[in-house]
Amino acid sequence: MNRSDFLKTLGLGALGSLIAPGAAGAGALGARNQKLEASNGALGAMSIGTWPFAEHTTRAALEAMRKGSSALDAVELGVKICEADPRERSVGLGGRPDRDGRVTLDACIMDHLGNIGAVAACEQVVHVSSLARAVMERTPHVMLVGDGATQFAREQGFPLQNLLVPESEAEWKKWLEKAEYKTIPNIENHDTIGQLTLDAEGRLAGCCTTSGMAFKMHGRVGDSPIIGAGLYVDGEVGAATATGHGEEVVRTVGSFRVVAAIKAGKSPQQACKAAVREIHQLFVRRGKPWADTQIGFIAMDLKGQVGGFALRPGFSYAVASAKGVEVLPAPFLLA
Ligand code: SD4
Repeated sequence: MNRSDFLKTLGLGALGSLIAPGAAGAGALGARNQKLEASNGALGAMSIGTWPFAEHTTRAALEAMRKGSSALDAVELGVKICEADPRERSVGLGGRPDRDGRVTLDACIMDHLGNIGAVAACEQVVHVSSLARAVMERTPHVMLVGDGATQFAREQGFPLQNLLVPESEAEWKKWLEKAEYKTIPNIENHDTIGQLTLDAEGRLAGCCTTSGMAFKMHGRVGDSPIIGAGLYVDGEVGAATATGHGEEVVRTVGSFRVVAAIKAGKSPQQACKAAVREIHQLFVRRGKPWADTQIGFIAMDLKGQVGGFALRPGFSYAVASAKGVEVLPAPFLLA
């Protein structure tokens, strides 16, 4: 019995390409590409990203894919722009510190074949997206944290530097006067870049990178480096990424939830909305207040359909495609 007959006897014929993506090779990609062309017309490569700063990062990713970059290379290139910008005080260099004054970064990356890498609570490395990719490609593991992540960065030749900029330090000192930790929707202690790309070959990729909640406890890890929570990519279905109150996104495996809803037949827009609704229902069931919480998802499917939805007003996301680059306000559940 050959492999395909064997899979058929198990009722797993359609799973063949998932079990051994390498074996399916160019044939599967070619078929996906045809599907993409059929459904996505002239749109071709696309990228979407959380918050208005993704206008630049998605444009850069799209341009790179037009020149032949893979979705994975393009998404990394995109988010790195944000990580390197000290004016973006919630990602990479310049990110707000924890309550001890230390800038600790979280990131993860995932491709269409289910390859994953992540780093959490990582200090002194600007491009934690690239470090996450290095974990994915150069280690037998999927996540490194804290000192181990920094040590790996050093070994891999990543430059190490102080990530605390004077503006963030001044805010932290001001915060110390009261030292009161609370989440506030849409103020800038809530900005992560989650970006998704779809290349002309029909390959999806995603990356999520952040300094996390400002003034968090030292060692706190949010949703952003956790595959399934802050990011999920299913190369046969679609991809999603999250921003906002990480504890709630981890609790509900948010991004996986969105992709599962797309797999079940919802559009990316409907899927993001369904996930936000379910998270809100859980707040209600647990009797927890949600007034100070914001959660937002964006998603994209293989047809290049996109969506975004948030718990509260104020969330927006950028979409870059052959139609141009636009920043769209996300619809929301609760005013
Ligand atoms: C976290 N989800 O660390 C991140 C923060 C965030 O927009 O997304 N801000 O919880």
